[in-house]
Amino acid sequence: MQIRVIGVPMDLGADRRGVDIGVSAIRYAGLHEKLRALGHSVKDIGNLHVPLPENQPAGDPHVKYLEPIIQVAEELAAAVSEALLAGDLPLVLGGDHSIALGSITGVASFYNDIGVIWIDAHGDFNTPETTPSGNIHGMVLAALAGLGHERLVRLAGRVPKVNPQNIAIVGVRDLDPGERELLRANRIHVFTMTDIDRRGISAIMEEAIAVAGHNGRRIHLSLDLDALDPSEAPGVGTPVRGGLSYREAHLSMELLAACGQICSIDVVEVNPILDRENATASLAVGLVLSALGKTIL
Ligand code: Z70
Ligand code: MN
Ligand code: MN
Ligand code: MN
Repeated sequence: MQIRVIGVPMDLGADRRGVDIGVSAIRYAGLHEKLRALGHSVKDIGNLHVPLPENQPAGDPHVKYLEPIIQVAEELAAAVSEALLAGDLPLVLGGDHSIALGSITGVASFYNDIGVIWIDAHGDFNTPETTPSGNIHGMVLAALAGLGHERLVRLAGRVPKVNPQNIAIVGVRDLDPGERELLRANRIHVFTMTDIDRRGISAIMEEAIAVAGHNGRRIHLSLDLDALDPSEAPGVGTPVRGGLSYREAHLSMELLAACGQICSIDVVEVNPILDRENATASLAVGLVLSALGKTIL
């Protein structure tokens, strides 16, 4: 397969600084040579231009940096749909999770009906009314499902980008009160850490794949490294105890690879400033390899 790497050093969607350099940390962890060793060809288009928060007013405190985030999302959507048109698999490196707005918009403009598997400690299902922070990385999945700020929801015209019933969120253990209500009211398939503890990651991922990939539809994987336990992934902006183990995360990726329906991937929220010897970026690379076909035997 030809993988097209797209870097998005986005640092406007979250409060904690440092995820912009996650893009470089993932490259330095050997992404390209390891993908090539696995038999893929790799083309890296480099990084999109992302404005600095130092040069931007945050604007509305309920949706901070809305304008520059939309501007980058439009550019990223075009880059992603261009990759798909060329027959490549877009691998989008973040940056904070607000970049999924652009990547999934790009995928949705290429495939009519997509599924999304969102692996995250958080729901990212706030709206400007429910957000406790005003950070867009915590609102992006709701916006893609058609809820929230008009400008986010209407990006590129098509509303919603993803049918809410085609979304599976996996690894959740930290929801805000209003966000929780929205997830329930919209009957989003949320697989919490409790579900994983009780039923095992294998059964949960099979169900998540069935939700997102029903009828053979293509699945976009959005992987927030904070889904992993902080003992494995210390280098993330918002660590939350009680996350996926190393093996649970790898098995999840292996099951996604085996389903054969993954069309595009985001890897987000790696924060090298908070990391130990690039452990989180290295883990991210290992997980991408598993999602793209690496097996033990
Ligand atoms: C919180 C908010 C969040 C990622 C943190 C946190 C959201 N729910 N998302 N880290 N990836 O501010 O909306
Ligand atoms: Mn207010
Ligand atoms: Mn997230
Ligand atoms: Mn998260």
